[in-house]
Amino acid sequence: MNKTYIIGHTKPDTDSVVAAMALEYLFKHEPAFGYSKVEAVITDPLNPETTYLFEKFRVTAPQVITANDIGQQDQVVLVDHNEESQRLAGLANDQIVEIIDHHKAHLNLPQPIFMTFKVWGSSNTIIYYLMKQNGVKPDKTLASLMLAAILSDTVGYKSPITTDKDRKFGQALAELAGITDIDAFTLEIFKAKSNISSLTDEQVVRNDYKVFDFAKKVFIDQLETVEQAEILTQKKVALLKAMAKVKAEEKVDLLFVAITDILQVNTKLLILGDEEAQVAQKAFGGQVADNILDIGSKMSRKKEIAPAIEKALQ
Ligand SMILES: [Mn+2]
Repeated sequence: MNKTYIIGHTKPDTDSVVAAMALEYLFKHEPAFGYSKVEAVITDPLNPETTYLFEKFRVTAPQVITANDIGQQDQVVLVDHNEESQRLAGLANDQIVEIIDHHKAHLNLPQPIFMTFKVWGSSNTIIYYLMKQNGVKPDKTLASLMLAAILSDTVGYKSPITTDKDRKFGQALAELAGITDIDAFTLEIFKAKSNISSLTDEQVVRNDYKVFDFAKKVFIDQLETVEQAEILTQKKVALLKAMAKVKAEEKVDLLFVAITDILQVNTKLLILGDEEAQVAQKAFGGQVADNILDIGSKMSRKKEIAPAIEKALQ
């Protein structure tokens, strides 16, 4: 029988992994979606935050697959991403039958498909909305994970990408999960997010980066942490060294590492050289001191940091 794989983006975060599992649950509980045999899968192993959450709630991670595991008759539902550069490598275009996402659409598929795009803070907010519409209630464990995914993607509702829907459905999920202290739960997730002890300096620079094609090629890595001060005092020199190496390897014109304190809501940019310093000062104001520029409460790369740098380069 044909199988339908549900899969998030490469290097999956909590939202991506849990969204695939939540969709599997929804499709299994509501036959009207028309998928008879569904399985949530992932492209790469779990990050430290998701690993922590799965241990806490005693959940087994979905299987890691490659494109070779997908049979020719099988079909694929994408969740939490759409563009080709973020998909499982080698995935055939014509096997994609549905996409549920909250990112900018960048698609050119040969066939018509189902699409649900909402500009909400997390893919799990969209999936909870679909569950509500279909009268499907997540069990306690899944509700806990979906809430965690929303809190992770919206940085505890502090990111400017947060919408009323994220807060409202997050609250409904908290009730289903029996989680009353959201602040404590958020802090737990933040601490798991901050745990970079297993990463090398170079892996930190490459942990969560995007390359933008502005007037110049700009690499921006972001580290969301509850230990900003410790990182800047203890790891600054090593990170600057790793940044120089990655800049040469990636052949980018400018490279920034944004270290965001997710409790205080403050971002400090690590500044590698004179060119980065000039662009950053033009983009955000202020003065670079000891390779650091404080850009205040800006914390969204997508909405605040990248657009300011793009404008400064024009
Ligand atoms: Mn997401």
